[in-house]
Amino acid sequence: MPANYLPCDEIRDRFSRAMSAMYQAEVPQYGALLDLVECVNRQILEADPTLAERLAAHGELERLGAERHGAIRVGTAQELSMLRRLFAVMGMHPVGYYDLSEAGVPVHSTAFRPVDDAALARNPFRIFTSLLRLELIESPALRERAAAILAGRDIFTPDCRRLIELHEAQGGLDEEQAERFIGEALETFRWHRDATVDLETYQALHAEHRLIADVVCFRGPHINHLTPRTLDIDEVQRRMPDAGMQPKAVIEGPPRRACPILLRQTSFKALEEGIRFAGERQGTHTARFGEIEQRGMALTPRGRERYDSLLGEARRRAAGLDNEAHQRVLDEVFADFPDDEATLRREGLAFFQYRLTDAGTAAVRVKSDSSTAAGRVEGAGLETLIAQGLVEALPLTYEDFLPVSAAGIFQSNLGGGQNGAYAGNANREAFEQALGAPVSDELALYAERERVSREAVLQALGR
Ligand code: OOG
Ligand code: NI
Repeated sequence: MPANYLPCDEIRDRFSRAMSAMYQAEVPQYGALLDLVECVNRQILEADPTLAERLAAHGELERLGAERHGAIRVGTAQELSMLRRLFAVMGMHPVGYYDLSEAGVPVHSTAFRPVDDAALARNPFRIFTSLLRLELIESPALRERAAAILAGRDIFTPDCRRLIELHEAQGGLDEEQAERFIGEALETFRWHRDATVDLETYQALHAEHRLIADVVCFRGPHINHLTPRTLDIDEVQRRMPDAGMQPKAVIEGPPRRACPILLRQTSFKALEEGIRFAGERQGTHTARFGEIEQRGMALTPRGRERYDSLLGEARRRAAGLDNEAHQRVLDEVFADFPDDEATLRREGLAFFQYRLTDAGTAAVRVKSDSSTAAGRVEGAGLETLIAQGLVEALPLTYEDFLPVSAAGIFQSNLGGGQNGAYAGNANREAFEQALGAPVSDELALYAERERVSREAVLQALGR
């Protein structure tokens, strides 16, 4: 890449900050949420220097304040595939397939995010992106009406399209082009108070599903939330009401753990906002909310299977309970799930990244100086090397989403519970066709990062 092109990690970092500034201006409560999360994070780090040290060692401390994810929903294959090209400019690629039809929401989704270690460490900004599935709408008339409305909009500015093409043609963007790209790309995610339809059309689509109205009736796929990462989600949930936010009923995901796993999430309820509809009659729309997340370690397929089955059991037992009781049930059900790093690793439940300790680095140096000194590490497997203090294992942070939790977030903001009519409609192939590319398998990405790190330490130590 020519030296004058801005690294895509830098473009993503600037874009995520610009997006956050825009959303703070659009939804002041999001600013209040950021303040609350920052305050709780600061207090946790002050009270727990060991945690601060551990996060610093994992390179997690620097990215903490910048870390957030957002979500959008689009209406057509053309919109989704253009978004793929837009996000590629920022080093964000589609990872994972999420079927939300199971949860009564007529969409399927992926997450655009950076994938390699350095990019994740720099800024792991992710956008959960859902594609509306018009084919799941039962009424042919409504389906056609929605498709016709969607066909009449372009969610990208002409300059945004040109800069994406320029990026693809020349393999990068220089400073001035990148800045223009950030400004133009931001337009796609902006809120529009003006609907593209009249109130009657809005209401007809809304009656089928609120999400359909949200996707179809506006000029663009407004960012519907941005989510900072907290170190103590229980504390933020507790403090939300005093900060003027109404939290959703329960925190989604696993319970609080000594070794946090996967992802815990909660949100404040969507705001009702005034909308200017075409024609005389005016109304409101409820779409935008605030969310917080606490991330833990990525689980292997085996760990994930255990998690899914325990979560299923806990949800059956906790249905209808308030958050405190819900968390108590989760605690009980997850009691048998190991909660120390060594066991999680030995039992193959979580992914880890291996690296040399200072002693390990010293051993490598001695080894290259004299072949006899290397005898100490010859023949030792990874476990022995860890026991000898030459190698350390750090859990990999979960960078993705959880379909059951996502469904809970969707439902708390879109109302309505289960809509059995959409269920059982996973169709990854159709999604990838619309996207114009395959989505990466998130579990394979973690496994690969683990493998590369394992081989690097073994090779360095001459194994
Ligand atoms: C996306 C909801 C899912 C998450 O964090 O799981 C989500 C949406 O409401 O569009 O953001
Ligand atoms: Ni979210």
